[in-house]
Amino acid sequence: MLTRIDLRGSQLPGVRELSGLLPRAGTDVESVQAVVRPLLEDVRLRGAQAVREITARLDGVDAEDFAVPQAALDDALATCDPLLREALEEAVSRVRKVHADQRRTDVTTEVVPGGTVTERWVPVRRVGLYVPGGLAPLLSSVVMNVVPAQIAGVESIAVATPPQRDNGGLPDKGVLAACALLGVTEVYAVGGAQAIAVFGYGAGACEPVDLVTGPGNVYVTAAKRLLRGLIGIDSEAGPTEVAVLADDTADPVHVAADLISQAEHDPLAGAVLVTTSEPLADAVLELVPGQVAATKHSDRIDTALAGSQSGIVLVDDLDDGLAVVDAYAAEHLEIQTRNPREIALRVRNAGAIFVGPWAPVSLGDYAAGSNHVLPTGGCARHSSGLSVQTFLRGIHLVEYDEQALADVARHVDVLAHAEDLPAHAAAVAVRQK
Ligand code: HSO
Ligand code: ZN
Repeated sequence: MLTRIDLRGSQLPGVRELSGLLPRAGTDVESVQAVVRPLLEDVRLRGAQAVREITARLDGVDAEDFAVPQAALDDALATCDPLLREALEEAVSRVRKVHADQRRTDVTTEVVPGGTVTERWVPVRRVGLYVPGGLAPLLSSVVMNVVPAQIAGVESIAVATPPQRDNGGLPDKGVLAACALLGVTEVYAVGGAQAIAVFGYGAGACEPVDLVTGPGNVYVTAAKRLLRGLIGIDSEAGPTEVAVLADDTADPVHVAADLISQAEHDPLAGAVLVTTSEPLADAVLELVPGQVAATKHSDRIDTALAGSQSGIVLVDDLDDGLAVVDAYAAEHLEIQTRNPREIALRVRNAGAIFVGPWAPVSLGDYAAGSNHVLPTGGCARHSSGLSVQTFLRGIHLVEYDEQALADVARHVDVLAHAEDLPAHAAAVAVRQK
């Protein structure tokens, strides 16, 4: 249960050593590629028939067609618990508000008189959104993927999500209701790596997509990695993780509950407390077993908290704490300290930061308005979470008139010759009278 790592008393090690000391699961995407590669090939060569056979074998569902009929989508929404519908609508409206503000406008820069560069933001035409089934049907992930795509102006959106044996081979009803609520009409009851293959190559009624987004297990990630290039991908999602940076003002009951909440996702999920306060660490350690025992998925939570990817790190002060959380680069980071906003603004690496006692990570999972598809496994050092930007490409429009070209011609000439590319120079020279 939550190993202790004591970094107090001496100077904090450098980033490289520090990263090695911190708890984190390594998911081995490479090792499943041998299983995933032939499966992708099978879907590429045999299309819908391969999908049918793979789904029968892996999900225990044999359906002639993996396209979810519109009637099933309509029915899922019509029979959706009104409280769930209301909650979904509230989540959608908050996520829409935040993501609408991410829209970029095209910008034209006048470089010189007669010479401009315009950056045009153009949506990807067709995207495939993967919604995992697995341990929990993440209907909130439908919202987090679909809303930014719609705001970006993506014209064609398809969702793939695993079929459920106990729902007549259809995907989870909540997932279908969320799709229907958002006006998504193209949904496929196919999961895992085979879903990514369907998106990449097209199969049955599903045309190939340009970009795939959404989290998934290690097989989904391996498929995304193998098909990257043929299709764009958002990022490679690893197991979810939370780090909490806390001082002696943090409430141990809150801290324990938040660590447990992300551990609930997966036996491989990571939960890390970084604290300046030994009494807080002790209190959390004391509270966790009782809180875990009282919750439904205590088995997987126990495994996650006992795993080498979770732990409590003790530091001398918040400066060291900040260095530790930056080295860890958490998918979710909570700041439970005095002046939490001040501390949060000093963080360099995190997928999303939850500031102060009233913004638990599970608020962000559902209904803060922020996106919950975030970089895991330290990728927050270089990447950000899903956003409207994920679905746009910036295309430069270069417009120069004759005089503006003439004015810069000699510089192009010199640069081209410096690279020993005289034909580049000539393409400008032939235009000079
Ligand atoms: N914490 C997950 C998202 C999620 N939680 C969905 C509940 N449902 C990754 O950010
Ligand atoms: Zn969550």
